[in-house]
Amino acid sequence: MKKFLLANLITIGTFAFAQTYCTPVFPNDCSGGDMIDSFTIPSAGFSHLDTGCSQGSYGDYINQTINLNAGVSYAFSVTHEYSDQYVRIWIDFDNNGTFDDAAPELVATAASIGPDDNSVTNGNIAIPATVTPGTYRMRVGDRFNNEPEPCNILGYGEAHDYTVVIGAAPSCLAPGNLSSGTVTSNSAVVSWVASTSTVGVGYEYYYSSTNTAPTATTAASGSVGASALSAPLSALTPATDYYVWVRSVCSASDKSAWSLSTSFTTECAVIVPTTAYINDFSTFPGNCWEQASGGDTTTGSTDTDEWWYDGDFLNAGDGNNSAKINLYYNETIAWLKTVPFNLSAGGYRVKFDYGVTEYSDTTASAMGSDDVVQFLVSNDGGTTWAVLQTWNAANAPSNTSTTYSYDLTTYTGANTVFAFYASDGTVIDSEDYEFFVDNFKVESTTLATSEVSKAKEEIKAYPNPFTDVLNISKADLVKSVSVSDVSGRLVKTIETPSSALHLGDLKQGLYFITLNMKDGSRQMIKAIKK
Ligand SMILES: [Ca+2]
Ligand SMILES: [Ca+2]
Ligand SMILES: [Ca+2]
Ligand SMILES: [Ca+2]
Repeated sequence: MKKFLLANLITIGTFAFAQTYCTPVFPNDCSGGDMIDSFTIPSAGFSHLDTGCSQGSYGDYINQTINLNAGVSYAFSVTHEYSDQYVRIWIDFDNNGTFDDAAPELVATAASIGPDDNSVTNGNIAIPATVTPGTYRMRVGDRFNNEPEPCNILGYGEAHDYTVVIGAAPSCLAPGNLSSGTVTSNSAVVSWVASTSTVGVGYEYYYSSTNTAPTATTAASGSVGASALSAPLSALTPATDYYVWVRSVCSASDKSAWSLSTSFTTECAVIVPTTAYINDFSTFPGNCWEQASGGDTTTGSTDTDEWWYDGDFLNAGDGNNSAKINLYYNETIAWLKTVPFNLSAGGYRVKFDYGVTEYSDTTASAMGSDDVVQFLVSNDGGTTWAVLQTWNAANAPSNTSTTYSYDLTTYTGANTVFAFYASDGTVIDSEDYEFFVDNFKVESTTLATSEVSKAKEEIKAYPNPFTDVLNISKADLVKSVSVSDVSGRLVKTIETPSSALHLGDLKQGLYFITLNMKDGSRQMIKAIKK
């Protein structure tokens, strides 16, 4: 949608209706999506859905009544069909026909989040406890890129007017100013400011990983006594968003409405690699892995741009996903950080496969003159870093898979994080290449024995090159075979194969034979059809 401004000055007149309120004007109107579409106040049971763009950008809905109470705060939501909206809500508490653009008549200010097709403004309407119960006019204003005014005259947007009936303050008011802190991977503490009512029994709290407010009949998750202004939450799920509400229990028969919510996200769980931890990047970047940018190995990362991406390891076209970074642009400083590990039991090592190819190709590439990729470790959760390995122009990886292995004898931190740091330096080099990482593992060094026995089960394929039949050893260990061409296209799948794979119908060329083993592992063989 094209935005433009009209320079016309709109003159506002007083209308000869029963009310004397100004009619807000949005000269660029709301037909492009700068509208109040649905307006809801769930805890007041008010819902005005799918109103679209009003004629003249003003919706006179004073025949609709919203019932609110003095001393209560209400969460509201407005949906739009264009981004960057600003919403303000006023109530003419002194019934003088004018909305003051300041408290107490300005009861809500909020801005939208989300893209055009999912643009929503979430905010809170606070009704002061001092408001005299009665019937008042409410105005909801919405404007693109600027805060609307009660008697708006410029821009894109829409306003709705409603009738609001304010009831007396309840005898038991909710606590205020909820906040959360001390967040770990499985716990948090929620705090609040005491209710202004006399709280005889205590407070109840409710938490959920879904942002749906509880109702009066929703069972509380827990409770604390009247003198407590915080509650510990435990047994939470790592790396999860939580929403919390609290209400006052003034007496056994008198509970407040639920408060406005607070939210937090639990930390990622620290992994104890008792059984080997592996990230094969089949999901990128992997659960609780993080990207970052900027800075260096002394300062740590300084920004949150994401330069690493995923694709076939060494661009082999075999569907084996990996993490990779393209070093070509001299501003690139990219971090890929692992999930945190607790290595305090000792006896671990870290391993991964790596390699370098030309950008979007399988051929080898040099690294630029001042380019560097480093493998880092932090024993304080990612605050300070030590370099374990450096690759650069003098030490560039090949375009075949190489396995890196480092014995973590001296690293036994309870919050150890690893990172891949890639920098293109300041020199603009002609090299345009990708650095790949796959099969990142943290494992006990005592697994070595079983690995050796596993290695004995390596499948051999012969003859290679082959003409019609490719024979595989130990076919009884293989569940299925998939054959891909060099472009990564799957050309054949063989379930429960015998030792002779009949591939006479393939054209000449290089193929990737993936053996899906019955134990869940995979082996890959390159074979050439003559
Ligand atoms: Ca509307
Ligand atoms: Ca007023
Ligand atoms: Ca992989
Ligand atoms: Ca460079």
